[in-house]
Amino acid sequence: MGHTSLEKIISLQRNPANIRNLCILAHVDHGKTTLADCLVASNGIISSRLAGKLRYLDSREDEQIRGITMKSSAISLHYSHGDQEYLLNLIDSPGHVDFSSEVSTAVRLCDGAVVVVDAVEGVCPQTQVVLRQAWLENIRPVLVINKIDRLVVELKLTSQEAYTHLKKILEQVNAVTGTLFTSKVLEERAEKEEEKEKEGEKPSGDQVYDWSAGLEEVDDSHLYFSPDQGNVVFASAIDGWGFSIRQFAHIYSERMGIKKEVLLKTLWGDFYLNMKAKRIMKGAQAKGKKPLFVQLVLDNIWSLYDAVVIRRDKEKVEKVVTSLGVKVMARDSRHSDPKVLLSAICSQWLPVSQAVLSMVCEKLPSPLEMAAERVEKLMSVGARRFDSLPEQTQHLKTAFLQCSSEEKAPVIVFVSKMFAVDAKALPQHRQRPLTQEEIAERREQARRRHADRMAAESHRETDLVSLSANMENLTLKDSKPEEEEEPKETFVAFARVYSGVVRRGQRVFVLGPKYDPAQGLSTLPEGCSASDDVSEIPHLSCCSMENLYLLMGRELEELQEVPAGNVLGIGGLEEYVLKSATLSTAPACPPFTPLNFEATPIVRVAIEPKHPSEMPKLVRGMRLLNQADPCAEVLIQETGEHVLVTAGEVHLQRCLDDLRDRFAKIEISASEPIIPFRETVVRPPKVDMVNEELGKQQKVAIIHQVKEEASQGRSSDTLHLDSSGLVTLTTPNRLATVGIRAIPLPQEVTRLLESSSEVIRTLEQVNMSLREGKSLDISVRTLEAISDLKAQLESLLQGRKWRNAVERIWAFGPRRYGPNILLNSVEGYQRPSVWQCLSRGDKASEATALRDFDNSIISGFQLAALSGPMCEEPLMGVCFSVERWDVQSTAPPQHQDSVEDDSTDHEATAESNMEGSSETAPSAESEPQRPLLNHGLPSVLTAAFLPPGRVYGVLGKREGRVLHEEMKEGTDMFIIKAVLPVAESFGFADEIRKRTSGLASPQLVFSHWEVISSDPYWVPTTEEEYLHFGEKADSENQALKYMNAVRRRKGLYVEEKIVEHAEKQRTLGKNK
Ligand SMILES: Nc1nc2c(ncn2[C@@H]2O[C@H](COP(=O)(O)OP(=O)(O)OP(=O)(O)O)[C@@H](O)[C@H]2O)c(=O)[nH]1
Ligand SMILES: [Mg+2]
Repeated sequence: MGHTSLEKIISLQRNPANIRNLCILAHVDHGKTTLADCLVASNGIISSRLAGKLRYLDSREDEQIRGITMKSSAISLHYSHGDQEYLLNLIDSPGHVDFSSEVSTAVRLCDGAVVVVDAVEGVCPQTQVVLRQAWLENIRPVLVINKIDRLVVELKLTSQEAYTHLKKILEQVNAVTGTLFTSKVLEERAEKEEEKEKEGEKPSGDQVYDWSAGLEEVDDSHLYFSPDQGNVVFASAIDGWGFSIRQFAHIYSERMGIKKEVLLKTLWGDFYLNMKAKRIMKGAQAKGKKPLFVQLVLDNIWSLYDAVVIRRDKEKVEKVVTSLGVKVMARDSRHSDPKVLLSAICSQWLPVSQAVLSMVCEKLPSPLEMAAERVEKLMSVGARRFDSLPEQTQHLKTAFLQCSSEEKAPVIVFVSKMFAVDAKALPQHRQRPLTQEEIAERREQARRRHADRMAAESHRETDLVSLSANMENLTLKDSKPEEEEEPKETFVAFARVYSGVVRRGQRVFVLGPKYDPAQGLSTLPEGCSASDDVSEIPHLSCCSMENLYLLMGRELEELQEVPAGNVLGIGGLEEYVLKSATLSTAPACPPFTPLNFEATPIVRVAIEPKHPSEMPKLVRGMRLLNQADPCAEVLIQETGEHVLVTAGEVHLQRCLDDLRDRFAKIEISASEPIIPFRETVVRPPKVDMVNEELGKQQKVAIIHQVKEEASQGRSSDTLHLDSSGLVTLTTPNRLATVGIRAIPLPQEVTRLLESSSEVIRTLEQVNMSLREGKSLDISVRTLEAISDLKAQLESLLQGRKWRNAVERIWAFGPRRYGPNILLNSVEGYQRPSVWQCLSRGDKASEATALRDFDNSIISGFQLAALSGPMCEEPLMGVCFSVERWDVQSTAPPQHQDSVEDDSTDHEATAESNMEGSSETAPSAESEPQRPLLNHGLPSVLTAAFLPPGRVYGVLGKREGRVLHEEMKEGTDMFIIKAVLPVAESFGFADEIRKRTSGLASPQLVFSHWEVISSDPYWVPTTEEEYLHFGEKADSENQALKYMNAVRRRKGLYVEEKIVEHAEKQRTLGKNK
């Protein structure tokens, strides 16, 4: 470690008022790690010459090579501000979209954030995302506008232009914050009113901010970034300088004799200096004067850059150096790279670490100032409302707010991720230099041993020199045995103590995400501790915290205890914690709400070892990888493939590297990315493929064809398809008949169902417990959400066809919460509504009984929705309406015992019915559907510094389309927003980079699903189509291509046309 000793940090850890837990957030490449370097250098951990070049917190090899951060990492810094000493637990986070889950894990442990924005690029998509994440976690942000040097050197703006540009960036950032704020105020106000209405009482008054007033009355000025508020720093991390208005106010109040307070208010804004009157006046813009900020601040920086970097004027540089009173070493001023001299001057004149750290200490909250609102948010378990939690649990809220390190304070710790470290790098296995006392002690021991031996052997005299040489030999030998450790990965938990003192070896409860404190409290004896047996309580286990570490970037330091309010590493939890967990000594503690992940893992590959015998190693490696990455998912498919799901290509690459080099240590091969599809049904087209309207005769033609198919393929006595699209199927034993129709759901409904999957899942849980006769205390907010969903569905499902449909919903699927609906249209069957939890109790008593096999129909639907008929991908946006359901109850004896049998029969029925309805539906006349593949489209953002023609070329080739393009004002940068199919997105980033010589860099995130416009089952049927496409229609059919690729991968039967007369075709080609 550098200048700050471990003891110092340990002593600072005890004073939570002076602790700041903060993370650095930004869009990719805006300079987070470079800024972190400057802050780390201020503690002497790295040399200030290397600050910005070393990127100390990017400790992985691939991070250094690719130049992007992939893991968030923490470091503890010491800073003296005024007469106080502060401990700063700093977390650097990645900015690349693929790693946004790492941002979530960092944000959860912090109280504040430093948001970095590139002065040239301004607010980028990830900037918005991180601001939102900070907002969702209720942490306070401050702003650093970085890379100001680029405005001088690259864009060659004048100081006045730069001022306007900076103002614009601030406006952009504040616009994002404003949107977040407005939506929150409106939401909370609606909620409050609702609660008041329901309960007829006033809401509890201990909220930090009172949102209940109207939007215009709410004071939101503290939320915005403004230099005069002291929450903005202008910086160039690479050149080592940065300042807030405060520093300049300080300088000029001394030099010009203007009051500091006045300067603080006027240095930013439309003020100018009237030289004659020696006064600061308003209205610089109107009068065409230089604003104060330009005159007193930017001009100085501009002239410094001009002298040092642009004109390299030796004399002027000397003048500046003396006037600033900084010392420059001769080798710096002689250096061939002017940047060296520049950063030597700047880092003394306006050290960025000082500007940023002072702002952090002043503006970011300490752990003691945690908002009650945030605590309630963290502690509210799932659907339950905070005040419905057990009393003891609610008491814990004070423990959070007090952040007390007293003996009797309960220990509450949250682990946000697990990270792998080489066992050799752990401090207990590391050979460390001995302290003076240890050396003295060992010397003393050795001397005694030696003296004893001497005395025993003989009384020969030994001179002191050889004696001490001997002793040094002994000390060396002493430390040898510690090295014998086989290289192994161990996991360290990235965690924060919210209350109490964590001690090494202490035992705590591990609370799983589904743990219910009410259940725990009622089962466990009072006053029981984590050392007792808790095996019978679900989602609760005990563990001991073997080791505690101070996180110091690349290194870990051992600690004996850690008081509340600190970020720490915990060793020895790998058996108990998978990715994140809540640890506590109090069984009343609820598990924290799960982390908000912005990215959905979408890229999946199948992985297998090069040598099949190494399968066990691979399995173990994948398990470790799963634990070490907050976002990667590892699963085994039904086909037995080991599948890895990652957030994007870069993330995939990192996971594969990790697997190969660290976790499995074997050669592996990964399949081509598996592209997810969805299947759906759509209305049949009104026009054919050559844009001719489909007339009567042609329809006859279609029906004719399908009839033919049906008579060939299926036994038509059990399957019947009527002209309206209703499919009726009878089981082979002729006891049951089911009639089902598949109807496409309106797009908005599908979207709504998709976005409300959480609500539907909760609804399903509530229904389940109602069915079991338990009642669940559901929060008002959840009920609200459910009835909201119902109302929205009702408003979207309008028209004759959907009359009363919402009430008749039988189930959602697949997995009971997917975007498909099973509808009960059976005449005379009244089943309990899925919305029964809304009609509190009153109807529950008269609950209508379920018919036999009700569940079988549901599971048949779930199965069918999970794997569609085209290529066994999940369905989406399909409504199955059950219109006929006859079961002969007086079954012959041999069938009566076989409920199991029957139910599987039903499932099969339902399934094949659905298959039937979608596959043969083209024949139907009035309400027919046609199955279509859906596929996902990621949205792409491209920032290019050149006319974006080449970007369009690449996009066009990959079937993408541009949604929006914009030229950033004042720069020559384009921002292009486009979508392209996931299937075409692999290698896109590389291709774009190559074709634009690295100037454009895309960021891909999953956007939405879209129907592929071609029909995989299409064959020419009309005369025009025959003319146009030929009998075989062997021109490219995109949907068919995708479908066959999926079928082939899954080992399903692929029907493909074989070229019959190859030669003839070739001659045809030649003749043309
Ligand atoms: N001109 C200029 N370049 C800078 C400045 N700060 C950082 N850079 C450069 O910007 C690039 C990205 O810097 P990083 O610090 O790695 O960016 P980051 O935000 O940590 O990136 P990710 O962690 O990948 O999101 C590097 O090439 C830096 O040298 C600056 O103040 N001025
Ligand atoms: Mg970085």
